[in-house]
Amino acid sequence: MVSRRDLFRSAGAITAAASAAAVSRVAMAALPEPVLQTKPDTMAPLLPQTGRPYNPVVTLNGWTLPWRMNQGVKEFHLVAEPVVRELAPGMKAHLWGYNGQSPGPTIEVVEGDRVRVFVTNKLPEHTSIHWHGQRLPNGMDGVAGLNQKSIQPGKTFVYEFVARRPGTFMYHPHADEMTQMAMGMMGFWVTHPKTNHPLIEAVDRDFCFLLNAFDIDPGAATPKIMTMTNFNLWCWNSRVFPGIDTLNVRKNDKVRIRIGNLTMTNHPIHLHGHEFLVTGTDGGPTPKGTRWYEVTTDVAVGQMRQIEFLADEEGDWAFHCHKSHHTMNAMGHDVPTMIGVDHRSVAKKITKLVPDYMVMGERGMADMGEMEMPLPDNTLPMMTGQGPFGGVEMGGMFSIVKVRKNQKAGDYSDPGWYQHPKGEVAFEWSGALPEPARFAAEGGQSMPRKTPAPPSEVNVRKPTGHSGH
Ligand SMILES: [Cu+2]
Repeated sequence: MVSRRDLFRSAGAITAAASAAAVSRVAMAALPEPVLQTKPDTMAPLLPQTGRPYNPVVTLNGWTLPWRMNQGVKEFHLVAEPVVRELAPGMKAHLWGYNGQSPGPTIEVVEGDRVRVFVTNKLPEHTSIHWHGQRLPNGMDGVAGLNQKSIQPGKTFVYEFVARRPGTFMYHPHADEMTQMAMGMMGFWVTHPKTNHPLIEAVDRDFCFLLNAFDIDPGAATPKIMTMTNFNLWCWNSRVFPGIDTLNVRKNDKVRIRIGNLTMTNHPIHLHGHEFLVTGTDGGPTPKGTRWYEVTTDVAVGQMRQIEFLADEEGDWAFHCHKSHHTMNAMGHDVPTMIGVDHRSVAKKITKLVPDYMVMGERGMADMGEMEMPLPDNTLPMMTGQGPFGGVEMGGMFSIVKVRKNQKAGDYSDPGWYQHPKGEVAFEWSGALPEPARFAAEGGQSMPRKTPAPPSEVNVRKPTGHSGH
């Protein structure tokens, strides 16, 4: 007898759509009821109550899909549908996703599990799902037209295979991908090892998220699907800073972070304050002899990377993509460089014609952090976020790993800002500033000349045309 408790259990605030009645034989033969999520918050890990045990992951600003066991098969139900996703407080995007959110819920199974996924299509066009990285029968691989018929609107398809190898995977459509992935259709998949694995260590915290990107004009809500490279919202799990939750851990926790890239470009992901090992890729756990410590790992398009480190330094450590344009929100693009251009008088004249005109970036772009210019509705400032010392001037792919001595095991709540020990914060020098000696004594050269050079003269002639090239 399968009870409702076996169907859907969650440690978080997941809305279970199941009825309270015990499930009859008739219902067992039917589809598992889809579970929907309406919030963009990071949900507590979903502890497995049925099937083989494992240590669950935490999906950043996401959640794990509950399942039911049906005669030894783990059954999930994904619903492809239009969703409204808050990218950060102040901006909601009209995306496509699964079960109420983009990305869809994380699917967690154990190596050797037989998995059955029902996929219902509530989109206005056909779709399919490809199980990125999995070993499976060819007809379950999800490429519409090649491996299966596409799933028409209103129809439900069934995928079934054994999760053969442990690791970090993704799922996404393989039908009109350009549209459907640009609209946010994707999800994470983790297959846990069934026994102690020589290359997979037990960790205290196991986070996962997808890198994704959208091109949404300021004031609009729907992504432009034809965009190839010039995206303006660089997301982790369809969230941008300051909408991305922090990764909160206890000092000396072993931490694993799994990252998958479904954008159109690579992202060098950088962690402050600690060194990590890349312990896994799309192909599974990396052999130990291939691992080395680093603080940035590039995640190329379509790739997955699994990083691990010992969180043994207390503090609030920045964790972000190292492409600086990817830590900016929409307004940071297509703005001419104005550094060094003093155009106060010009600006005054333009203001007479265009009342809300603001010159961007004449002293650098930091002025934009304060953003005095009024923004269109449903638009995020290009860089924002208030830290304990002022504006953080970030957007996009940026978050913080918070390491605390007194964070409890299993507690993922935000401990607030780090209280720095006395004397451990960079401070302003208030003494005298000596002149740099070599400027005066050595002619401004780091490798000084032996004899003084004769004065040189440069003749500049303004080019008059290009006909001589
Ligand atoms: Cu990036």
